[in-house]
Amino acid sequence: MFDLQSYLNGQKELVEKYLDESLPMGEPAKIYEAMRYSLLAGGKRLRPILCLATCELLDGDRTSAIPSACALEMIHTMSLIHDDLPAMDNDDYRRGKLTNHKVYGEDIAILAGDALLTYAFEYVARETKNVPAQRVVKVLTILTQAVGAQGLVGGQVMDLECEGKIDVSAETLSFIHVHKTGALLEACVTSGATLAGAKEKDLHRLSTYAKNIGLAFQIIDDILDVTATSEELGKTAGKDVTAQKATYPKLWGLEVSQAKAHELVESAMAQLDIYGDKALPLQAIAQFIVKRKN
Ligand code: GRG
Repeated sequence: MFDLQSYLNGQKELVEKYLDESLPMGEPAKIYEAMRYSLLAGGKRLRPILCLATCELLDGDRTSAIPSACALEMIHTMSLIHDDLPAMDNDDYRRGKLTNHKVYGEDIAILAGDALLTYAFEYVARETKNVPAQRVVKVLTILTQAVGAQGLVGGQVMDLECEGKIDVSAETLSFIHVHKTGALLEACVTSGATLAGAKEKDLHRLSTYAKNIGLAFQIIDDILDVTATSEELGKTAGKDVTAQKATYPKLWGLEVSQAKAHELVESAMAQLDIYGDKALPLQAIAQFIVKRKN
């Protein structure tokens, strides 16, 4: 039987090693320290694991996906650094440690985010080996689209605009999360698939899988903000209520939100039945998303 926990632990350990090697210290030491502080601060490493697992599902060469897997974690980490800044969510803790600006100051935290973002693209362009250049360009397009106004930035802006509003519609909430959380998770899957030379049909199936787990991930995130402790989350719990944010539990209640997350994961898993046992890692990751405690 497929053992999800040992699979995730093993993959996480490998990803930690790839990340450590991806960003050696340099000069000025302060910026490299700040970048490495957040990049190597832990976390579930779900995004790189998704990228590698998708590449392997389609029989791609795992090593060709390692630079993209690292880049996805660099982008995710930079978005967390900027999200935690006083001008955004103003948080003191992330991944159980002080936030980047609390340790290095706001100026360096902004620059560490900028440097991680730009380095992510450099790393993919420079280090991706043994795949046609066209695939690398496609991956860079996928990553840049997931980050900009069509992706993370767009979702974050809409989120900021809705803060404190009591009548946020289900459509607006969906827009926020499709862009803020879903776009990068989908990019993990489509970049891994692209590096493996995915056909249109595979890409379509895998994008649908990713969209479903992306939404399920956010619903669970909203639920955990209400039900988990700050210790469990490694960041301040209950922030959504304090900041008067629109969330799924607020819109649907906790029970319906749980049920919807489970439904989304079931249909994500069903998308991959066609791949047989090879899909077990991606199907198990989908299940982990609803079971997770942080
Ligand atoms: C991308 C240029 C650029 C700027 C950033 C601040 C911002 C724009 C966007 C916010 C993006 C954001 C923080 C989305 C939330 C996504 C989310 C649910 C994060 C938590 O992910 P986990 O649970 O965290 O995978 P770990 O720590 O496990 O990696």
